[in-house]
Amino acid sequence: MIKTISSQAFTDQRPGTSGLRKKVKHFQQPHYLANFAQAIFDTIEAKGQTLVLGGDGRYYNDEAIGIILRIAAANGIGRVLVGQDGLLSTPAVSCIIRKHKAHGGIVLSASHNPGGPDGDFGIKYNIGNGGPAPEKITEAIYARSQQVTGYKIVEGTLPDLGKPGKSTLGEMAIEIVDPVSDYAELMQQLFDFDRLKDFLKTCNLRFDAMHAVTGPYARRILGDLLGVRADWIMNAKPLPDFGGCHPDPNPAYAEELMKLLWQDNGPVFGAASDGDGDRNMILGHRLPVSPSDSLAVLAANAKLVPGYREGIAGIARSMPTSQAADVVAKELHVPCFETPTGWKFFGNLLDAHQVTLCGEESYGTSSNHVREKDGLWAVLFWLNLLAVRGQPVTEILHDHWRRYGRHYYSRHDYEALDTAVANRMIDGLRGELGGLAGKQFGSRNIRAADDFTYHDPIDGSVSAKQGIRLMFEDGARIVVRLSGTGTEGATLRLYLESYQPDPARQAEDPQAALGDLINIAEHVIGIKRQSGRQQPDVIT
Ligand code: VG1
Ligand code: CO
Repeated sequence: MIKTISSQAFTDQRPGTSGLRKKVKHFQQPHYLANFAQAIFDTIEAKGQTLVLGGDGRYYNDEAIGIILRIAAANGIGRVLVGQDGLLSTPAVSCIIRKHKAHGGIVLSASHNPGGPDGDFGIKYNIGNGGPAPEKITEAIYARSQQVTGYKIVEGTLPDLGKPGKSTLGEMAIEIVDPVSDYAELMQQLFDFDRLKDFLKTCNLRFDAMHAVTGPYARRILGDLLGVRADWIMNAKPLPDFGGCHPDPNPAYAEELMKLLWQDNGPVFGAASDGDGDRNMILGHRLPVSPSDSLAVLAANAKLVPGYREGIAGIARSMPTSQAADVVAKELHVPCFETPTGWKFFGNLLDAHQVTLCGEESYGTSSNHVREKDGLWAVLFWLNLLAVRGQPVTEILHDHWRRYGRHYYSRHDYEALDTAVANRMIDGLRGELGGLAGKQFGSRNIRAADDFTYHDPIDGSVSAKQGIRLMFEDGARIVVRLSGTGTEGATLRLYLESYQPDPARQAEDPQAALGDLINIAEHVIGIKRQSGRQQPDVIT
């Protein structure tokens, strides 16, 4: 029954910020996905154990599930829980791993990257705490992938992914499970559904699933359980190519939703989620909430929500995320940790109960209820706050700024740059770091400049070269790093942050408020000068 197929090792299977991501066509090369799956099974020691498997429904999802099931069966995996229709959002995978005490899980997604035959595909391994595998494991999988010259498969009939129920493949048990129910149950434990139901009767809102995996979750939770009108849950059917759109919930890509929220008398609450359902964008009427602010607002108001009534143990944010959360943490007398970009760095802190809430500037927020970022969770959290405070998003945010100060924030992405040019830019800047401290630019003084190194306080592991920071005496920051999720050339991300404690000066447009920092960044780093680009591809 078990067949061994020989292949050649691939040298380019090093996982990035969040798993291995490549063009679909790259994944479709003979043996490419199979080799990587074999490398995972060789590394994780899961014989006889339970794994969770599902994806965001993008093109190649079902085929990939078939390949992985065959290899899992041949490698002695005991049981696999697969989401019906091959669907599982990233937070749902995390929830199911934890609830069913699985050994781990495999998520098939390239998240916010476009899908379809010419789009992107991805695969990520999550460990038993439900979170992304830490670097130690992703590096071991990568090392193994370079030696894999064959893989084992079980032939035989695969189950129909559309039909819930139990079957076997070789000696391995397969269970096709409802993708939503465990997750929905968890949400009901954290939020006040009765109150929400009442509140939502009078709240004009829109949720945009962006043709991606959150659709079925939103339909069940917002629609069936909370009574939100079906036509207010937009683009709720997952499509293999996300309707040709970019499933990235930010003001640049969620155009349709933005238009609605900018109408006179338009909805007072808007939200969107990404390809695999772990990101969230929150909008008030004519006001996008910066993800960094969102984390700070949730932290400041956590006690108003049932799941966090006891208060929070601490907050963690990725290094490029603004320091808005730090201000709240200080006031709450809880620690605030700064980690490298990517959710995998939060797992240790959450497991050690050092933090309750985590967030990234890239529209990612979550808590200790799972070990992934969680889009719909953030939406429900915000709605629960609106219900309890009886104020719209705009007022809550303005109140927050008045009390804690406003952190103007923006990210400028330069996509698909020539890799050599991008590396030269970063290396060049790295070389100049020693001389930058103390330099004056207009009214701003650089206090310190470095390349961020993270020392994990729990397991002592060290992650170097996590992004270059220029820190100014007034608290402003310029951060620059290369993306680890892109699939074309190099993507350079420039992060800008400036603190404004004066309530009279908190109503500026962020690009204007950050204007002088944008100029300093160009002066010091020279992105436009060196890349020949006139402007960023995406501004969020
Ligand atoms: C980006 C974001 C990062 C996020 C990662 C995965 O990584 O910046 O904050 O954790 O995507 O998100 P990078 O290396 O491209 O900057 V998801 O929703 O795409 O899994
Ligand atoms: Co995502």
